[in-house]
Amino acid sequence: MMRGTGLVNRLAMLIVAVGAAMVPFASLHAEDGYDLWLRQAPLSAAEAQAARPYLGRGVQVLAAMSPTVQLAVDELGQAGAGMTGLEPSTHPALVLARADRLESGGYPKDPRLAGAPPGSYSIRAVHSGRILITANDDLGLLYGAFALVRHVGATGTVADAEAFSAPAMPLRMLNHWDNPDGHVERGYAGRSIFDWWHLPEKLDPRMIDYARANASVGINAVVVNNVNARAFMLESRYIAKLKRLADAWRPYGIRVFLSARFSAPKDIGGLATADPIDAAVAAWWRAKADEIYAAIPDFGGFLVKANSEGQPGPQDYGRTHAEGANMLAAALGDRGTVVWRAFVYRAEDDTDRTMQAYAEFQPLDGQFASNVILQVKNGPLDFQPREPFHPLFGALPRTKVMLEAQITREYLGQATGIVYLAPLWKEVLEADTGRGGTVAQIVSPVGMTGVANIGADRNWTGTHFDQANWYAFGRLAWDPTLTSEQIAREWTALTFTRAPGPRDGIVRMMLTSRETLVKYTGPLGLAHLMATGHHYGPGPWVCDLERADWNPCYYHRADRRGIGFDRTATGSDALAQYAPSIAARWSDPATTDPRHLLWFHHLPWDHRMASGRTLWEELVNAYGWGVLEAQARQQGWTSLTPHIDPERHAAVAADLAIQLTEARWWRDASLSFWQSLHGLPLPVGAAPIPERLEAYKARTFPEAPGQ
Ligand code: BDP
Repeated sequence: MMRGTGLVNRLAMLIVAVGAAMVPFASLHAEDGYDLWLRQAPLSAAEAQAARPYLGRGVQVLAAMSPTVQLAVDELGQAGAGMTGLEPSTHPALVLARADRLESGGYPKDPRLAGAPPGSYSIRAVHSGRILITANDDLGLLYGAFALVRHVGATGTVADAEAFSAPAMPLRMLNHWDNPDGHVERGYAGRSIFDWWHLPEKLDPRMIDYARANASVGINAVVVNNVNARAFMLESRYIAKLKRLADAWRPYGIRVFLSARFSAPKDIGGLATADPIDAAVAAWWRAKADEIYAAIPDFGGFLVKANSEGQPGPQDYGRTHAEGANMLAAALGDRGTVVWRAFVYRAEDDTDRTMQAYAEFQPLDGQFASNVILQVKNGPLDFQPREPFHPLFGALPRTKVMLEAQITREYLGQATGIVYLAPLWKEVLEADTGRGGTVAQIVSPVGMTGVANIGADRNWTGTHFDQANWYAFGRLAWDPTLTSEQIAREWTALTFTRAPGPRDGIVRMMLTSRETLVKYTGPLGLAHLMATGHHYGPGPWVCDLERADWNPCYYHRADRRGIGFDRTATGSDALAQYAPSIAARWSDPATTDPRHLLWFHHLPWDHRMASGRTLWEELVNAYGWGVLEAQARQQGWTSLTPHIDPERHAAVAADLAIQLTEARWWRDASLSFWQSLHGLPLPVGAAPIPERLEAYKARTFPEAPGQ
């Protein structure tokens, strides 16, 4: 295959394809990314005139002036000032109305709002050119205001703004893996945004900007601390700090949750045990919950990582996960929720790690209290660039189940380059479990949570394009039927430009980006090939870690003859955890989704693929395309120079340069290692590997971030 610059040029054109004649529609000034998708770029003069009556502080309000309604008015006011740059209209034509107050203004009811879930809103054009935002609750008015501003920002006009929108999922949550000392586990955007040390007296104004950004995409719950939790965050002094945040975020509709360390009664409570059936332990948690609710009446509840990766839990006392979760659920009562994580695997258990969560939790179906939610990662392993959906989805019909996604890119390049994650989440949301629906259908009655990628960096997420992942997470939790492309187009228009050529070019760069990363890090269903600890860069050769299932060699099982993990009946039989229809399809390599081939099958290097290539040739080809696409994306971005403000353009260009270096490194190191096992030559035309395997193995990064 030709691997020259001509090909990269053509790929770049395909990926970006910005019309050569396009000129920027507005003058570009340097931007640092702090304003996210809420930057409210100026409209053209004609657009501004047309939008003026609908944006601005002078809206008609048919609702009691609560702090949340005030925010909705402020949001429209700010958009008016920022986007139109004009004095507010003396004849405002926008009405914000609670459904129960509509008739007092002489406006018709919207029947779609009857019985709609909290936060729903409708935007309607009514008589004399007015636009009416209606909701059953104040938060719906705020969401409706954000939606209208988003529509104008993305399209330049209020035309076609009419919409009825109801959140698909009640819980739309961020999990911060932030430690109280400011370090963020798996964080690549600087230190934590939470300044616990100076709370409660000092509230960083950024806490308000953060809440506003979340509310603008419908996020309504935040777990403020790491699942690997410190017990002292349950002490009274921290409850005072948390109260300050909860008070600040309440008008934005955000409820706070705490990660709770299961051994807290021992760690900070002076008890000799944390056994969940011990009456003193239950009483301690009950008193703790009462103390929290006295300060924070709408406290969301506890998130718990128990008996996993060294965390304490009910099994330390011979009790089940259900007994542990239910004890905490009783302490909260109907005031709140226990979110219990299903990410559990044991050191002493040598069954296929991807099977352990199912084995642990499926038999407990029906045993959890009604205010317990089981939080299940998208795949059965651990946030890899690609995994099949978790077999627990659909297997717990009598349990509340919520989806856990990772927004921070621990295993997907951390904060370099462009990797847009909506396609990954859509893949799992749309997966048919074969047991009563898609993953989206199963989790929608409960919710979705995302491990945040937010830090104290000026642009919040380390790279500008990672803002899109925060945005897309919120949008999908609100409406999982949105396409990755719709979300990318909206975000790009709001964040960079709504000029159609450059906008669509950026959208194409985003849509293919996760697949590019999969190609250069682990194609055809390979997973968990990263280096140890920090998880940065390739480490397929690693095979000497204390626990078998921490080693990449455990997952790829490559040797002289072949590669892949046999999870069929002849191997671990993980397939038996899926619905029979799916297990049957995936048990044969010929009918397995090719993207999961080596996840489920161990195959010889000369296995003939559908393409006619051998497995080895196919792998080389995939890695090669990953590198080419990274190169093409970099070139595509260069062609966008005239359309993007210089500061952000330069930052993204640097990110893409790093990504290309990393793509080459992953490809070269991985191929070099596979070759060391089987000794096969590279297929004709494949780029040579510049260094010896030993050189790749010798690279170490003890200082890599996020550990
Ligand atoms: C793993 C991360 C680790 C987390 C763990 C979890 O490497 O830092 O604590 O997930 O989800 O992927 O608990």
